[in-house]
Amino acid sequence: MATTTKPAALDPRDFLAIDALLDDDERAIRDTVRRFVRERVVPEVGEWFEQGILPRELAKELAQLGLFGMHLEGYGLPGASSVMYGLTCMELEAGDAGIRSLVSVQGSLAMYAIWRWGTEEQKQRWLPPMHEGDAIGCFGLTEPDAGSDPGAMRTSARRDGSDWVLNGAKMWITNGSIADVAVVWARTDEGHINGFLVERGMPGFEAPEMHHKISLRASVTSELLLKDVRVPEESRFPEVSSLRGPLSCLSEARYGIVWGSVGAGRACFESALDYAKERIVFGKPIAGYQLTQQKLAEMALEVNRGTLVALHLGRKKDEGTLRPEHVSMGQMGNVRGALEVARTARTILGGNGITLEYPVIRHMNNLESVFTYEGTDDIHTLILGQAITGLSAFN
Ligand code: TGC
Ligand code: FAD
Repeated sequence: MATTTKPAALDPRDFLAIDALLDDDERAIRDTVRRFVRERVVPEVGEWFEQGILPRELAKELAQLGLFGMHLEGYGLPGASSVMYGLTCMELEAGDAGIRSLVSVQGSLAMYAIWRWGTEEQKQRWLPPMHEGDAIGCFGLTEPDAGSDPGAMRTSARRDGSDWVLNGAKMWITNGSIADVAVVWARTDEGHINGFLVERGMPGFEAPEMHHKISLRASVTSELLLKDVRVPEESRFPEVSSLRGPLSCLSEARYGIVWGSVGAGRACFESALDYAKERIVFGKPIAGYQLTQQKLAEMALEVNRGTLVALHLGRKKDEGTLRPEHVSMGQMGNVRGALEVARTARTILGGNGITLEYPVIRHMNNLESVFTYEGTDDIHTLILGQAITGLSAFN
């Protein structure tokens, strides 16, 4: 039986006309990053993922677009709005979560930590070259035995004259092996949490790359090994004495994930929609079957809902009313939604859904990392539980 087709009255790629909620500057940065991702990332990222590499020169290209620390002000940084930064994360992750991670860790974790907690000298020394992509940063919080509970960290900082001596190990550190400067969080003899800037090549400091990942393969993930690493007092963040230091940085990076995850989901939805309209099974496009339409409708719902949540949180961040618990709700809901979209998209592609010829399984695998880092889904659930009940389930 022939399928009757009607012209789509609504744009399936912007069903709720969310584009109209953006201003010209926001659309301009979104379109610039989208073009870069389509031209530079999409054609090659499947290969990078397969090989488990991220070309180092990509960092310089992202810097030329002004994306590193784009939402920070002063020190030659662009001072873009939170919504502009969010849209950037969305477009980057529509390419690959590994590219968004590179930008997130550089701008929202390493640069933000220095910008928020560093001394004037530390800011002047590191922020301009990090913005230019001439220096790469990483953020070392997680340890082999302290992930969800960073308060259990064992990395130690012992005062020795005018220096500090660091010992310990960090694990799962994005950008670690390519970083020129590592923000390392450690516990002092007095039990305080302090942040230190550890530079590549310092005696006793190594950053071996971690291999055998089947998620976030187009991203460098490393250990940080510190054996009697001597750093001067000038490399310490003077104002940090508790977990508030590192956790304040996490809020920044989690905000980027709220947007980025929707980008990954959107890419999967668009891939599945294109495929469903062309793939003929039992004599007609699978898009014409009710089961497929239900899948596509639910995917469109998640992508539109996630985009609206991200935009709402972005507007709140720009007006100064965003709270960490809002970000946890955004990350939890949007990452769950994106993972569901990716898994559903994979079914629509049938056997082709498991190959890197299409972006879907790459995003699906990446989203397993996104579901885990910057606080697992469980941790965000418990942060919300605490905010709603006033009772902490952590301790
Ligand atoms: P708790 O007692 O609740 O808090 C300790 C201090 O921190 C303050 N605080 C925050 N400040 C700013 N932003 C936030 N989101 C904050 N959350 C808490 C809090 O007010 C307190 O301040 P003060 O002044 O009283 O000292 O701490 P807790 O030990 O009970 O832990 C709470 C918990 C479990 C929520 C927290 O530890 C947590 O979030 N765990 C998850 C760890 C995590 O997300 N790790 C991420 C590592 S980085 C990463 O994954 C990068 S991936 C990047 C990529 O590649 O894209
Ligand atoms: P665990 O904390 O051991 O958790 C194991 C399981 O227990 C999880 O399911 C968790 O949800 C659950 N759980 C924990 N607490 C509770 C509870 N109270 N109740 C019930 N269940 C609970 N870290 C950095 O510092 N810097 C980085 O740049 C960085 N990049 C990363 C990149 C990748 C690709 C990955 C995978 C991780 C990265 N991480 C980074 C680490 C990441 O933040 C941690 O993996 C994450 O916080 C979880 O810690 P964990 O792996 O030790 O799991």
